[in-house]
Amino acid sequence: GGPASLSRFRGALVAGVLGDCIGGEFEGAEEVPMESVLQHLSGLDDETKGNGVLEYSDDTAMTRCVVQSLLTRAGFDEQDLARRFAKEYSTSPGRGYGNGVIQVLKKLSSFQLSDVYQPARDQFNGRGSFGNGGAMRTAPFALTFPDRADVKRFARLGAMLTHSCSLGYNGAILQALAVHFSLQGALDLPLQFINDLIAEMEEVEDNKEARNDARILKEAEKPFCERLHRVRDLMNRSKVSIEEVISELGNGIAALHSVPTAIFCVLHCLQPLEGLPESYGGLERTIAYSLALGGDTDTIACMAGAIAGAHYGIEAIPQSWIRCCEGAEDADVNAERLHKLYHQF
Ligand code: 8NA
Ligand code: MG
Ligand code: MG
Repeated sequence: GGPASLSRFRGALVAGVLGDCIGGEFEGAEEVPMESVLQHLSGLDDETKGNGVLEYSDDTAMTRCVVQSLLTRAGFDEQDLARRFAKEYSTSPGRGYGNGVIQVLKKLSSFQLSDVYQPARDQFNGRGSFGNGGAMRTAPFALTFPDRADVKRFARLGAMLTHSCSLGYNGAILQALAVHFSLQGALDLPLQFINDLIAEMEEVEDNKEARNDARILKEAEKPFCERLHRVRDLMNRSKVSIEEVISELGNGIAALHSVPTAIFCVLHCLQPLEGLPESYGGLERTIAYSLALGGDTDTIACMAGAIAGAHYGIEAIPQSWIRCCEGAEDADVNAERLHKLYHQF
């Protein structure tokens, strides 16, 4: 489809859910042989499976809150979103949330809360979380607001309800921007795509808070820009091993060690890859490759899935995969609603 077509919206929201559900199998694994990934994926074609046997985790649970809030309020409403996060956690606490964020979600259910951003600020001795929990749920902002300044502003505020460290919320901005550009068809020109992301993040990271957080955590002056330069270097190499990707970009639960990684997965899988079935299209390659990196596989596949889904569209997603994943059908229905909202703005 063309820029911002319905197919791209459906692809983005559904493939994000798929990445989470399918990636859950390997979450936290140090090494994941591609053989195990392919076995897991071919199991999804088994007719006896299906009907949501693979459950979604925190990534999708929180993304659904963002979607519902944006749709119900026809825009960003931090009070409403905070309430939805808290309610979702209290209803289903067993979705695999990060250890720290649980404290925030408990405080957000309190009725006396005057500032919904305060619990997040209190995390980690006042430094805030740099986990990827803000980034994993950020795609709906790119699917609601056509204007890039809005995408950045609301991705940041949406993440800050749980992640007040700049290395957390800036990761959410980067992920939202990647979905935003992909939705416009920008992945047709991969080098332009990465250069545009770098240019945007140069601006996003150009402030006192970001520099201060980077200094305290002993990172480069503009940590996300530095990582995106590494992504571009890896893109230009003819052969890259999984080990190199992990050591250059990471596969962990920090936004800095997973958002640029997810972006690399998408870029690397634009062409056929050795070791992957020839029958696989780009979206299948992206999910498979994300899982083979190990580490925070559900979240990296969720983020890579959203970016790739916005590029390839819903037609690229195998029906059998959709049937296996809890929440995938819901995501498809909500994508259509978001598409309408987006074209109203
Ligand atoms: P979070 O805010 O609790 O952050 C995740 C973790 O990162 C924390 O528990 C800390 O260990 C560490 N961390 C974050 N900020 C700081 C800081 N300033 N100083 C020191 N340590 C810090 O939760 P989140 O929502 O960001 O977590 C997201 C991830 O956790 C997702 O991948 C999600 O799926 C989940 N999760 C991951 C794994 C895994 O093995 N990779 C397992 C269970 C859950
Ligand atoms: Mg998860
Ligand atoms: Mg995870």
